[in-house]
Amino acid sequence: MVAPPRPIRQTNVALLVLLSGAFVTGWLAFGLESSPESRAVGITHGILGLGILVLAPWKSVIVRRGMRRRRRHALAIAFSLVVMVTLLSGLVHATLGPVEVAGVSVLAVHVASAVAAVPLALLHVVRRRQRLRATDVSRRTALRALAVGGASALVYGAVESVSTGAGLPGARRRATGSYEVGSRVPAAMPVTQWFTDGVPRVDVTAYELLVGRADASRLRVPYRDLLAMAGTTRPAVLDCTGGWWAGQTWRGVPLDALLGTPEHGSIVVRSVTGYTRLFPAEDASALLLATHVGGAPLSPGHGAPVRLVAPGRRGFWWVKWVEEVSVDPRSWWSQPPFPLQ
Ligand code: HEM
Ligand code: HEM
Ligand SMILES: Nc1nc2c(c(=O)[nH]1)N[C@H]1C(S)=C(S)[C@@H](COP(=O)(O)O)O[C@H]1N2
Ligand SMILES: [Mo]
Repeated sequence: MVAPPRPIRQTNVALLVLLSGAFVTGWLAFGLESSPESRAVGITHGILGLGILVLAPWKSVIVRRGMRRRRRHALAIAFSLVVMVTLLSGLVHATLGPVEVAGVSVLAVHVASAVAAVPLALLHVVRRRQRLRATDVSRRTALRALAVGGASALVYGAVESVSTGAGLPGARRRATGSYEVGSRVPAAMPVTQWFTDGVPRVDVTAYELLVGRADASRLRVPYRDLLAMAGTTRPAVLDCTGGWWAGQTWRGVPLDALLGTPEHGSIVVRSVTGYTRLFPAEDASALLLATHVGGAPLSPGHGAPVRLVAPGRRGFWWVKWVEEVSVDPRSWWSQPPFPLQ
């Protein structure tokens, strides 16, 4: 087979780098709480994603050539559409705000289409291998890559300037890309589950928290005893990967009051629905098992009778309807980075 000309190879390889980079930084942005690092990750993500748009004029030449030369295009066209949906939904979220399309957040559309793009990208690339040659690695190539990076950064800057200049909601998003919804008004804060969980009804009169200490002792603490211990008040921001955040004042029991500060392993927090997260043992005093938000008991949607408040962590760590807190021999990093439930 004759190798395609160099500009074609280089454009396609650049697209591969941009796509993979955007995919990885997207998940990183999903995991990080607001910080200078998360801002840098978010900006890098935007620049990589917009780089695909920058290369579109060059890619369109390749597409026309491919359409002439090849016979079956259905997958390549599906791939193009999915990438366009990913780009458009990312841009809409970053500029117009937490828009919903038929009850689904535009950010959820963004992530879903990015995930759907993976198998299509693999099929596309495997059938159209681009083998780099020695002549592809040159000063000229490096300069071209720099030019693409610079142009992408300019496009990113332009989007941000237009956002700010036109007073679009995007100018008010947090470093994580999330928008403020319902701060200090718990009833106005969205009720969200990570993936497949649903809101259970927990009978408070029969409820007992299972506490497993480092010395292997286990106790059951009824709700009224937790209420009696719930004297610690903390402000904390809940930032959901669905694209919204809210600051509330939470009241409850710090985990070290129940568990001490374990010296080894981790702390497992599990809900009545089985939703589970492991935390570093040294976080015991920072984690709060909340009974109240904004001065009132938690609603069922927000985690009644007790839910975890994990300051400095994204929403998916804030386990609702907690049934058990225990010291665990596993290390916290042995779990998948995101819940699977
Ligand atoms: C290859 C796939 C992807 C592409 C091409 C892409 C592209 C983009 C683009 C162009 C933006 C708008 C950037 C801006 O103007 O500020 C964006 C925003 C965003 N993307 Fe992606 N993305 C991809 C995958 C993902 C994945 C897998 C996730 C999460 C799991 C993700 C999460 C986000 C978030 C949270 C934002 C909002 C960031 C902000 O507002 O600053 N993306 N993406
Ligand atoms: C944003 C990502 C991409 C999109 C939307 C896209 C889309 C397309 C489309 C619609 C075609 C023409 C139809 C066809 O060949 O069946 C095409 C051709 C082609 N694509 Fe992509 N592509 C992307 C990335 C890549 C990557 C990462 C590679 C390889 C590393 C690649 C390699 C090729 C090659 C070699 C052709 C030309 C085939 C020929 O001339 O026979 N593409 N692409
Ligand atoms: N048991 C359980 N807890 C959970 C979840 C879940 O699906 N199951 N979702 C988490 C996610 S992704 C977020 S953003 C917050 C949302 O809390 P809220 O519904 O009180 O706003 O709960 C977290 N706690
Ligand atoms: Mo979330």
